[in-house]
Amino acid sequence: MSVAFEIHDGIALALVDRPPVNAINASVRAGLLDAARRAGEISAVRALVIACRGRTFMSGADLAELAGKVPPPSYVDVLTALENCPKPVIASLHGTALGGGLEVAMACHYRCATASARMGMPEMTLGILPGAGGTQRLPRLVGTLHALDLLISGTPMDSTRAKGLGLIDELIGEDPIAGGLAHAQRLVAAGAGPRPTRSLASRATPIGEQDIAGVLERHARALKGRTTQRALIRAVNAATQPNFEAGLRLEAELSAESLDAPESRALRHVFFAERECARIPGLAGAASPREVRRAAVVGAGTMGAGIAMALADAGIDVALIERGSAALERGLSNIRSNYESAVQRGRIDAATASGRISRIQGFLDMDAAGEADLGIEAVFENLELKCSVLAQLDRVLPGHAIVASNTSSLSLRILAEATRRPQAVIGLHFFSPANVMRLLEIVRGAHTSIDTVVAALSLAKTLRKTGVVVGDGFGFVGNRMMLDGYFRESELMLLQGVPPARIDSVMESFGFAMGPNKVNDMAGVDVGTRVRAELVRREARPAPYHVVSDALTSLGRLGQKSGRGIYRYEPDDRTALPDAEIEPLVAALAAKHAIAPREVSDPEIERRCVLSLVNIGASILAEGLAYRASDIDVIWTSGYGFPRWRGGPMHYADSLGLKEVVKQMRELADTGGGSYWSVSRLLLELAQGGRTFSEWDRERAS
Ligand code: T1G
Repeated sequence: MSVAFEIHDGIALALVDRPPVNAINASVRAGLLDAARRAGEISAVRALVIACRGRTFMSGADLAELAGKVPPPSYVDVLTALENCPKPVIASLHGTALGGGLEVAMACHYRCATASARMGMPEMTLGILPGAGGTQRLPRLVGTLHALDLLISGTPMDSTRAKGLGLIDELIGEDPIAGGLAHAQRLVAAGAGPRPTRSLASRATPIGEQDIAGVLERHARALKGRTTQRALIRAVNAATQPNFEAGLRLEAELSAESLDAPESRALRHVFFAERECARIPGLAGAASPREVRRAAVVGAGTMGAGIAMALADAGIDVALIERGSAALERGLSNIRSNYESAVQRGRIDAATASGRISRIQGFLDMDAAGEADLGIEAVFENLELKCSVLAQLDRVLPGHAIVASNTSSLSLRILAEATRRPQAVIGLHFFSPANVMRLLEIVRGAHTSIDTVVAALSLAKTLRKTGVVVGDGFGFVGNRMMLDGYFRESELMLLQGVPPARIDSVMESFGFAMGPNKVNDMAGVDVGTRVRAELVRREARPAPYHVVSDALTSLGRLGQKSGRGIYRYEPDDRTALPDAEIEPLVAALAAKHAIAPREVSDPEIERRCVLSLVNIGASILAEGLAYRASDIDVIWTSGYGFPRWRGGPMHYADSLGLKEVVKQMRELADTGGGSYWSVSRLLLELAQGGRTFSEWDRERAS
């Protein structure tokens, strides 16, 4: 049973205990319903407190239960019973009170919270409408505009702000049970009675179109391509009407619709995929990872400096090592200015910034790595150079330390063999900016031990990054799909006469924050050229292979940083402007590679870019270079800008139906991509068997 019922000096306590996050399922609902009934019936009971054991108050509905038909008792029945209880009902919040958990609290008559508690309605991030009265009660407690903003953003707030908004009545110490019981005693002593939220209509006043537009504008970036917000606005508007029941009914209807929508299925897929990717076969028996307290980063360029910041942000001391004092000073001043601008933008306060800066010490001597638990090289992408740096690190690092490479293209096996501890060598492929991007591709080489993989996964968690373990192949997973698929097709279409702006606008309408040509210019066209140069040394690729980008690099058109790439840029302005010189340049390359112009429709652009990802993703799975199709979805949604609300390329393919995907791929066979469009064996197999990538994942997990 997930809810215990106790009585302490006349105060009833409903104690929820369903680890790890007290997610609400039928058993929790039944326990709460029973508690409300008993508290009402037992005369000795003066009030009822709802609190939770473990690290957090209820963190929402059990998402696994929401995937099917939600069994009784319903949320509405349970929350109505709490709200109609003849004795005061108090919710005592701690940890993360989210979604359905906060809705339970809002159906209570009073709310107190620990100072460290955080609370919010994250349903929007899952493409769901709250379904337990949240859209009707929150406006009554904090006002319509604040409620709409909290519901649209889905961002949790701390308890001080919640008290300021009127959502929380009282802040208590850090013990939610004792604090809740004491607060209840105080209320009873003060003669406080039930205070149904549904009757607090005063604060749920109607808001105008302008206010609503203001909220949508504030969250425009997160709302790109989304639709759930439309239904949410309808539900919140209903809360401004006197008929509470009617509002509840509309919410229930819209919430049920949202649960069925592809947008929510995709977002929930990504939620669980991000948690699943930490599960690696063969983990059982692995040693528990040693905590990384001190790290050495070799190379203070853009990546090295960003990695040093990511480590310092997580409380790890960093020795940043460079060969020359000018390069070292440049790296340290970049770090200082990044932190200063974070303070100016209100992301962190000055004290935090100076604490983090002081964690990063610069050195010109590799011996500074002598006490590190982890050594990471982030030097120029060159095999010989990286091998020599790893060999030096290996010589000075303590025996227990992990040796890592930030390579995005080179063979981990070869890099590991440059050291005397190949089993402790692993790829930690950060994405630029390394202190911001959430994805960490963890590259497992042929020699890498499971203990080292476990340590890397634990480090990813410490750095608050999503660590995905991949195999040591050409471009690992993300880059291989980008270079052999998405960007290669984009370049081929340029050579076939499609303007870059059209390709970018189609892919931005598909949901990418930025189209492939703008991304190439932002990342630096030369960076791609350098990485590919190393990659094709490892494994050849048939021409034309990114000939446009390589030509741009040779012409010094490096993208935003040089004012010209595929597009041109005005000084200090990142707006991509068409450049008349590009068309003749690309046409000349097309002639050189005998590529004929071609009429390409927008749907074809989208299909070639997206389905090329799916096809290569399927090959990667068949080759065992990724554990799950859902891992590939995590890589693309958290590292390459694939829209989360489409679930990632593999989930997106499942939503289209793999038979249809194969059919569309076959139709693309004559678009010039040649053998790249021969359908991957695994994809064909699944399509012919009427199966999906997620079924394939489940079968392998069982
Ligand atoms: N349902 C089921 N499982 C959940 C869960 C949930 N809501 N939340 C977490 N888990 C599992 C998770 O999969 C993982 O499992 C373990 O708990 C630890 O999670 C009716 C419709 C609470 C901030 O969106 O944001 O209420 O991998 O690794 O980093 O209107 O989990 O160990 O097997 O993430 O400390 C709204 C979702 C639901 C909150 C903790 N609630 N959860 O973070 O641990 S919709 C949410 C989180 C709803 C109502 C509607 C985070 C967390 P495993 P974790 P964490």
